[in-house]
Amino acid sequence: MFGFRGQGKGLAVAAILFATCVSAKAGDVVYASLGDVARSPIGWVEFCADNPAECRGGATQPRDIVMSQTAWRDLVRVNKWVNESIKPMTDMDHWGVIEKWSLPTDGYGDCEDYVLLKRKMLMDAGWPREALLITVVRDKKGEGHAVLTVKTDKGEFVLDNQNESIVAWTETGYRFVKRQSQSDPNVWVSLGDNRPAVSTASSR
Ligand SMILES: *[C@@H]1O[C@H](CO)[C@@H](O)[C@H](O)[C@H]1NC(C)=O
Ligand SMILES: CC(=O)N[C@H]1CO[C@H](CO)[C@@H](O)[C@@H]1O
Repeated sequence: MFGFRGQGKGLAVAAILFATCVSAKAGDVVYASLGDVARSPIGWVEFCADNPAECRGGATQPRDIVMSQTAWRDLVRVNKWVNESIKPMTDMDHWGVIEKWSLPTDGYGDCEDYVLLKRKMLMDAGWPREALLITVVRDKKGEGHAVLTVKTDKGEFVLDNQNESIVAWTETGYRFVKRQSQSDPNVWVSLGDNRPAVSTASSR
């Protein structure tokens, strides 16, 4: 950690600009309108280089989950298991960097790592990746955060390491910034920041 002392200021600025879930204050970033292609979050490209299997898959047809009681139970089980099994640790404490996306194979991770593991477990269980969208939001304090959106015929639900319950996206109080496109996991689409809350999470 000593090595970072002298760079404290630069790192703090970088954290504000880049970190998904440890950032201090959100700058007033203006995002493109709903459905526009957005830049992938910092950490995604490196994650894909390290874990190509998690990012595989070119363009496909968007596909939602048919939400049955069984599917809901599976979702609740995966969400609970990951929340309870992974211990929270910032990327700086874990890796010595502001932002690193990784599957929490050593049992530690921060918000996006919970998301990556939930997505992987659901896909391993046969859920279509087109319905499991990594999503970047701002929480009520304006801080960056990552959750997993599950697109279903009953609506869009959010799996979140900050919430025991799985809730509809409209119940989170978050501002939705961007998420993976349903038709291509390596394309990120803006969810818009300035529009009325009701319409923000309904893009591709
Ligand atoms: C967490 O879940 C509760 C329902 O149990 C909901 O009322 C609340 O808004 C949720 N908070 C977030 C941040 O999603
Ligand atoms: C948000 C949430 O459900 N957090 C819980 C995840 O699991 C740990 C360990 O049981 C709990 O302490 C958290 O409250």
